[in-house]
Amino acid sequence: HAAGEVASAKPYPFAWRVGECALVMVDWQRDFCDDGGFGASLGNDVTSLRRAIPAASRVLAAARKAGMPVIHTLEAHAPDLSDCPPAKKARCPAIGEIVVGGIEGSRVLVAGEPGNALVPELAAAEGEVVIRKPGKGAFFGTDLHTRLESLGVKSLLFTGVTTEVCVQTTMREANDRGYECLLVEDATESYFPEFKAATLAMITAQNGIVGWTASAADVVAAMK
Ligand code: C5J
Repeated sequence: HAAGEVASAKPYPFAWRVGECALVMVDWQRDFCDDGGFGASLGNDVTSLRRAIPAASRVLAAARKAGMPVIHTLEAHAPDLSDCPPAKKARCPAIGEIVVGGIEGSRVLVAGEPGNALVPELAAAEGEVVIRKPGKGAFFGTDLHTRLESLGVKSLLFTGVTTEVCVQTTMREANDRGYECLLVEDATESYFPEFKAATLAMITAQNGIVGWTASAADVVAAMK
């Protein structure tokens, strides 16, 4: 019995079964969305990411109403950076540091710091899982796959930032573990519009080599 079907999804309709679909909210953390965070420290304009928050919020509300499991992820390192490979730190020197003009004196991409909190609009509700991940993908170094398996989840809906980095990496990891994945087009953003466009195109190319995409409005309608 198909509980949800998004007929308008690209490259062809996407459907999931009752109780077998979860929503994954990828890295909606202040580090990426607020001035002074990791994203800003790399010279990016964070206002582009905030554009996707309203659509992500509508998808989140609909998933909660439908009783769908919701999983939030955070790119978050241990305070001693023991889970941050030196190669990552070398290319992103701000990690673990307190940057000038940063978020409330917080250390960049470190668990428990103010900048590592979810943006208030998309905060986790009581009982929702928040996965801290040391990498770009949410399956590497986490118990996400085990959690999804224990819930009987086979299909995943995604919102999050940034489209071509943590969202796409997580979708590819999910694919390799057998999940069917749909990315909500207007509930994801990148600092680089051309990278977002290219990611949406490459996900759905070749008969959905990575998965499906669809608008928030159509996904929300399918959750009712
Ligand atoms: C990045 C992410 N862009 N969450 N992280 O470094 O996409």
